Amino acid sequence: MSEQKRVFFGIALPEESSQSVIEWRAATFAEETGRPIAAANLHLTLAFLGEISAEKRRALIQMAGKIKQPPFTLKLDDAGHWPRSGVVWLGPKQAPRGLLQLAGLLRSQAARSGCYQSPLPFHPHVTLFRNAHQPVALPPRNFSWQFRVERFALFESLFSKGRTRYRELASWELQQEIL
Ligand code: 2AM
Repeated sequence: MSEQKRVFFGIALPEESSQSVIEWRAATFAEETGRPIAAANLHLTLAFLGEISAEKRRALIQMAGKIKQPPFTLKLDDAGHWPRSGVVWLGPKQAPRGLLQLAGLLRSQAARSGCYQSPLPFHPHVTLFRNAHQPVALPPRNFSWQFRVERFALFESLFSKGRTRYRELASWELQQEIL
């Protein structure tokens, strides 16, 4: 049987934004909030695929390559806490149409390929802390990071020596259509 890995489509935060987010996080949240995610791992998941076969992965890579849509601006200006999953997150107050369109396409391609997709609405977020199961004091919404999203990627999640690392398997540029 071929090897299976946990994979997902996502958007990595630009390095400058990641650095600024982790500095703000350190100054804003108590140390006991939870396990902070490393700057290099900050990302927004577009479609989670889980463990899929190499064959399914190839098919999804081919389908993702057919997506044609222009870049969009993403503004992270909201934060929240999901105590059950233990996640403290950053996200957009209002998700841009381009983001919803891209995630919608990837999620429907994944569902059509037989990957389980939650029927719950897509809630775009960047996880800041995990294991945050106690009440968390959320900061006033006076922060904002804004950047252009010009590419998305397929990542695999690797766990070794107690650390999670994401490796990019393939990536695609979002392109303005030339008329
Ligand atoms: P999270 O940050 O909210 O935990 C890699 O694990 C990425 O896939 C993370 O962004 C994680 O979201 C997301 N993820 C993990 N399991 C998932 C699931 N069952 N459904 C949707 N997203 C999931």
